[in-house]
Amino acid sequence: MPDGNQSRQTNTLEPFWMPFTANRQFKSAPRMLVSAKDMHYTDDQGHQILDGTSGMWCSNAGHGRERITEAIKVSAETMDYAPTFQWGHPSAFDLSSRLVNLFPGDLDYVFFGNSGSEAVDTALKIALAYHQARGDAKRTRLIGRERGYHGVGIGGTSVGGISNNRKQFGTLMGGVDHLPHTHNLAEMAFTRGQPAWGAHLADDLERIVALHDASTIAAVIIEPVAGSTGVLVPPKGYLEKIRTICDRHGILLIFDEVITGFGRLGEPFAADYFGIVPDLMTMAKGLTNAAVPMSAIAARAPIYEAFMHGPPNMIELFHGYTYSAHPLACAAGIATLEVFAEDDLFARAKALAPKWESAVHGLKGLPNVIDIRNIGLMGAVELNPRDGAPTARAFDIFLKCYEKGLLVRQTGDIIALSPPLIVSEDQIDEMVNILGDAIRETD
Ligand code: PXG
Repeated sequence: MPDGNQSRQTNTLEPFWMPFTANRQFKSAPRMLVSAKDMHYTDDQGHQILDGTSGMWCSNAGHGRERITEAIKVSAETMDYAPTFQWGHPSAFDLSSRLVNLFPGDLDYVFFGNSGSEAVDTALKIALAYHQARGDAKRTRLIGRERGYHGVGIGGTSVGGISNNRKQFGTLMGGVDHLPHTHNLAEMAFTRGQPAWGAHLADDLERIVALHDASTIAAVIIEPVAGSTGVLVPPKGYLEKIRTICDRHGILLIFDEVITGFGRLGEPFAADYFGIVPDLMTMAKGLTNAAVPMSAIAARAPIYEAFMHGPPNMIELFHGYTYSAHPLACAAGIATLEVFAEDDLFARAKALAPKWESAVHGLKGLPNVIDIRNIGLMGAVELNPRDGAPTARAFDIFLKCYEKGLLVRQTGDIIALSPPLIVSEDQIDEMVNILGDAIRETD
């Protein structure tokens, strides 16, 4: 072992082990963002970059919203931290009340975490503990879906269905099965909005139930619109069928709304958009406009009530985080909800969705474009992979977009878009024009 100090790198980029990043490639040509305001980032070269992805699907109200920044400042000055195990602080209850007013149906209770991954693992644990609390402790199986993304905790990785995110980590949790994904280019390429084909794919849940027996299954978790894997829009009737099958067999349905929550589809939640109330619903990202990390899990009243038995001085759920309902995050969450309401941003997203749809579908016919998908203010362009070099074409397009002043997300051979809900019609055109040029200029 060389002396620790001598082996230290002088390159200041080296020590940060970057998440979900090609570290060596990035550090040889870094892309450094230094400030953000409204629809734009600024990089360390002084270039303005139009934000086509709300950061990473999270800054739904645009960047640097003064009301949110101010609320964070005031909160930090008043009380830096307060525990929420056996203690409370007012903004935790204030945010909870406002959130449950926004949630659909009888999603009347809310639990807090700090990331989407924590929200997912919390929801899975609540589902398991709920069945146990009802005296149905045999229900321990969890069902996810191929191509699903539910964060990076062991629970979320286990129910997740993106192979690269799983294969480095051994056998993961036992007792997990997966529904098939809903993507089928032959049947649905270039569909605008929800595909007409594919509702029958939900019937696979009946096959899984028949295989394992309903009495062993605790919950099904799905993203109502699969985001990370490249915007897979649910076929018409698919989510309704999943809800019906879960109800038939006493299985809880968890919607992972980490991306779809807070206006992405032009409604508060995808649950509202599709008119389906899940039993548990996870959210993060847009909850605080990403200004402070925070996530939440909504639970239907009967789930919470199932725990409220036994001596009242007993802790009902042995779960929580040091930073559950952190004061700074609560302040940011309250201010974010106020910004959404004042600017009527969900309605704005809804009104812009038709413009968005026609703009992204305008890229049809460009070289290598094999599919375009959209819903609300989400969009994706799927490219033919280069022979022997999957993902390389989309990565080159991602870099070209950056050179031309546009931030997009690349996932596999797909470019995903999800602009802040404050985007203007001109900025939508600008995004699509830049992306179109980048696609044309890439072999
Ligand atoms: N569930 C869903 C549906 C998500 O999209 C998580 C859980 C995990 O959240 P955290 O906060 O633990 O990262 C996510 C996160 C992308 C991208 O560009 C997507 C996510 C995160 C980073 C990048 O596709 N989704």
